[in-house]
Amino acid sequence: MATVRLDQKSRAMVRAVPDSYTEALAKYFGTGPTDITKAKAQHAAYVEALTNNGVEVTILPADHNHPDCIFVEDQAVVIDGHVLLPVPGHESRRGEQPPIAEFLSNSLKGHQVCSMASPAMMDGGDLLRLGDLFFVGRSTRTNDEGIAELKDLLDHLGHELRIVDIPSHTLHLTSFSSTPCDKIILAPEGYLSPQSFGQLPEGCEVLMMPEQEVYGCNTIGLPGKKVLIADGYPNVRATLEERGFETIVLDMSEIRAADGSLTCCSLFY
Ligand code: CIR
Repeated sequence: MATVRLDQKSRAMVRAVPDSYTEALAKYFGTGPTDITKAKAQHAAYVEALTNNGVEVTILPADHNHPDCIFVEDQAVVIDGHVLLPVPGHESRRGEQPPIAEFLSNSLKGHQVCSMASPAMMDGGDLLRLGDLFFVGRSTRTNDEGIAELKDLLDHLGHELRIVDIPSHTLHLTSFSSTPCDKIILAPEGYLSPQSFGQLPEGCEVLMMPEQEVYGCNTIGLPGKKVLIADGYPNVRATLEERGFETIVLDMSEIRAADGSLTCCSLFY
């Protein structure tokens, strides 16, 4: 999940791969998953990597009626313990939310849970956090009304929000960017320029990767300078290792086939 700071990444929720996963939406990186057994194995390796690196992971059962249910990042936004339940941008995905909402309400007792109301819509995959600065993608899944509701929460928490327009050939902001730590944004050439993020706080930078490594720009940074990365993106890997990160490489082929990236499959809370 891209909305917690590094020091807040101790607990995450994921959701098991449904038997219907081959029906998942796919329009950008992939043409649809084809191998359920492989998808389940890759998902299990993902959970193991999080667990082995200090994250306490809860696995919610699969929802076989919702082929995209593993992409939990889109269904809720958790910021400093506050929960915003967006109206997911694709109608077919709206029924994924209730068990996630229930899980978060039970786990974050005493914290505020608010629900977005139509016509506002937003996918959590359009959010990126760099320290205490937030970016939201305006995309086919996230509209201005959704951004306004998010801004209300961030204003309340005292955090700045900046809007990034998402190119039409990609799904979400996190489809092509991530913050492996609280000071670095990884992004690819050809999608946007470093200036698209505006003037960054001192000590922060945008690291631009070659366009062909767009998928590799989605990473999960963990405490201790560790970072989960997708297999097959040598420039991303070398850049992070040169900066002293320990990389943990995962085969994401069947997740990518449904346009999902590393961050999409977990919700830190
Ligand atoms: C979808 O189109 O909604 C899913 N197949 C992929 C969602 C990926 N989620 C994300 O980027 N946060």
